Amino acid sequence: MRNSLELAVNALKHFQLTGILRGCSPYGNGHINDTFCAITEEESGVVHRYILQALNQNVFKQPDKVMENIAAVIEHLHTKTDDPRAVMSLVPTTDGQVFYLDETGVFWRLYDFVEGSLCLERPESNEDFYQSALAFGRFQRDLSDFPAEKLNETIVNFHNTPVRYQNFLAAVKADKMGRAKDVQKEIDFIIERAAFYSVLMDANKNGVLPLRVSHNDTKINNVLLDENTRSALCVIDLDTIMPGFSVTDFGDSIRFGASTAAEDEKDLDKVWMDISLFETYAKGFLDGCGGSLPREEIMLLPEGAKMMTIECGMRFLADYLEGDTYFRIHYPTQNLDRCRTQLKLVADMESKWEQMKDIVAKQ
Ligand code: ADP
Ligand code: GN1
Ligand code: MG
Repeated sequence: MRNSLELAVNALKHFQLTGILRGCSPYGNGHINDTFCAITEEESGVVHRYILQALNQNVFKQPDKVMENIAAVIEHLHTKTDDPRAVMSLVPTTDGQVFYLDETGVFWRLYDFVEGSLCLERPESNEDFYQSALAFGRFQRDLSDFPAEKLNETIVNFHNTPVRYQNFLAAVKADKMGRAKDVQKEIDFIIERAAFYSVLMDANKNGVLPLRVSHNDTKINNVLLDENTRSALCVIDLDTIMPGFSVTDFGDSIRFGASTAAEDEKDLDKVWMDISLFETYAKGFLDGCGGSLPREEIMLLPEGAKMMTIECGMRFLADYLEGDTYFRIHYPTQNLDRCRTQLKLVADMESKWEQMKDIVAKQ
């Protein structure tokens, strides 16, 4: 946690809370922001919960632009549903802003806690995964009439894999921590696949893969399910909403949710891509999109899955080589472990490539 509880409690004083603050504690498993859950109580005894977050300014260099994107997207999404739990709601500051900048330079924002919801690190059934796919597909559908050019590109080249690859090569060359000698196998694996990295950017240049409003961080833990019905409720973690590709939104979900193990599993024998989860997600995502994706775009879904997985692998390894300055770690080799699971998943996808292609062809 980069920002203390004391700073969080101070920040809360500057938002329009309902009731008296009763508690605030660290919350969730995100790799990037600092998240807290705050509880208030009205005189009548009614309790409210909130999600308070300090934006990671190492990652988001222009937090005000991030908040501009989020506020605009949330406003748009609220016009598509009457259900207050289906879209996050920002709580304004006492002077009506969408964020509070504290004396130490930290940007804070506050959301209503979506009550009665479930946030999963892994799908517990194919149906859970189907529901998360539906949520991200609907998100794509509901933003299809949002003017993408209005969005700020808050992290430039976020899912531009050729650029990520160049950054990775630079990290290998610099070898700041002297760690490269111990991870040569992983470095070679990434270099051997260099020809693949421009596939999606090329498809975009050739007019096959249009830029759309995309979420860009579609892990299952960025969706809330209804606690009772376990049906799709709400997409969260809107920081990386930018113009991007449908297939990378699809792919990031596969990389994380269709894996049979945790992102940092050490025993690689436990890690592979579950093809039935791949099929389930493809169906849910396309059901959610509501027929809006052309066939030639759908046919690139497997490339999206492999691209997001290898890209994440190189990002984790680059961060390990650079001394773990980007992704939050809980033990020294966690980013290396994370990288290894991604590379194992890529190898497994390659062995299942024809099946993946057949599955999307029949959707
Ligand atoms: P990070 O970018 O660090 O992943 P998230 O925005 O995903 O941060 O939030 C971290 C966790 O907080 C989520 O995984 C989820 O459990 C919880 N969370 C976030 N927003 C809400 C919300 N509005 N209601 C309920 N839980 C939430
Ligand atoms: C980060 O914020 P979080 O934990 O949902 C990262 C994603 C990575 C992911 C790997 C802004 O997501 O790009 O895919 O970790 N977010 C950012 O788990 O870099
Ligand atoms: Mg998250």
